[in-house]
Amino acid sequence: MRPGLKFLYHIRLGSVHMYTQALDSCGTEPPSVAPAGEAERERQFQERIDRDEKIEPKDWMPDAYRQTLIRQIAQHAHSEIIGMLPEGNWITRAPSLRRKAVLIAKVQDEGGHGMYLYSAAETLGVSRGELMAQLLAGRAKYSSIFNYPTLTWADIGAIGWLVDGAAIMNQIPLCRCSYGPYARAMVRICKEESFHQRQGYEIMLTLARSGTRAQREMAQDALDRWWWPSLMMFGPSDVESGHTAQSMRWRIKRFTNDELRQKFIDATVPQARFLGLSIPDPDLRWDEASQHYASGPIDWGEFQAVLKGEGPCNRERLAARRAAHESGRWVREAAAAYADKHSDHRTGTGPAPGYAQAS
Ligand code: FAQ
Repeated sequence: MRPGLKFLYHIRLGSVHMYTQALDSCGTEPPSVAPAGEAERERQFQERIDRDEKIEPKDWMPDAYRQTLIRQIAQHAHSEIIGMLPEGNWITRAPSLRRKAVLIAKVQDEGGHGMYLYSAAETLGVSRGELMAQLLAGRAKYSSIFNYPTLTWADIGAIGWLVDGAAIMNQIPLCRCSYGPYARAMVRICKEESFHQRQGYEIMLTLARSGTRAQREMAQDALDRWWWPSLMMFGPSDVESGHTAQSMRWRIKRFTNDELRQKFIDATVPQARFLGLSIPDPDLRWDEASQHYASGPIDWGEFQAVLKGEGPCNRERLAARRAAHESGRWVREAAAAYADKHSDHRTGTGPAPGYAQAS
């Protein structure tokens, strides 16, 4: 085995153990494989889903279910990794040591989320290296929101409040997703996102409620620029969403895109009021009949353009990610060499492991 492959193998085993408790307890035969044909298998699979049983990596699953999960989890993982960039941009310019420490911790958490999610995707039979190659080649999607620039410090507050807020609204139901490894990864991710949202709201509070006039204006300007892209994070409207119906049947998604968007609007409007800021939507009003806020139309043309790579920062984000991947090459190679040496030692054919030998 080539050293690099060996290293990947170690990582995969390590990560698989974290999120696939059922892996070792299953026998060699997938438990849900029925002797009957494909249609019968699918019927039994759907029954398990309807009983709210978790599907585990070694269980039989329809190929389309597997591919849907790989697609969604990979896009989610990429979003976390690319999502480090807009905020990472402000670490050196955070206005105090405390703000800097908090922001570093937050950005590091997002990197960790990406790693859990790549691990969850690996349980479906795709390697992290493969997914990363797709991202770097520009063949993979990640959330549209991360193609917008962070122009002022208030943007860091707006991202935590709105972007992490939208992420939580979308991801809490994913803790009940039918696929076990994804659902379990989401539990910790949601706890951390909740901290992220509070830190963002606290920045907004400081600027908008106890800041100077210029700081209040900066907070309003950030809300003006991030509001509509945050609503787009929930995906196309239900009539345009190609995957929602099937993903709901499989209980990968528990709510539709529009349902989650509405929940987010309902939760966020009062928060904006408390900040003394106005939502940049002239059509926004409380609708007594539905007991929800009614809002104006979303510019889906802008959403589609961002998805096609024409957002303000698409090129910059991919270029930054490619450069980071390249500059991390020596770390991957050193880790692979170390793992290789360690594994030779365990089989009695190499030197004892230790940083002294590795350096
Ligand atoms: N951006 O039929 P649907 C975060 C694509 S994490 C780009 O509705 P689906 C943490 C969609 O993939 C944010 N593409 O699809 C953080 C599909 O493309 P395909 C990410 C989008 O899967 C905070 C096509 O459009 N969260 O923020 C977007 O049923 C702060 C048709 O759409 C997740 O990934 C979009 N906004 O529903 C990090 C959560 N929306 O594959 C750093 C998990 C849709 O056919 C700082 N994902 N598309 O080519 C999901 O819940 C779902 O995948 C949806 C989309 C709801 C995003």
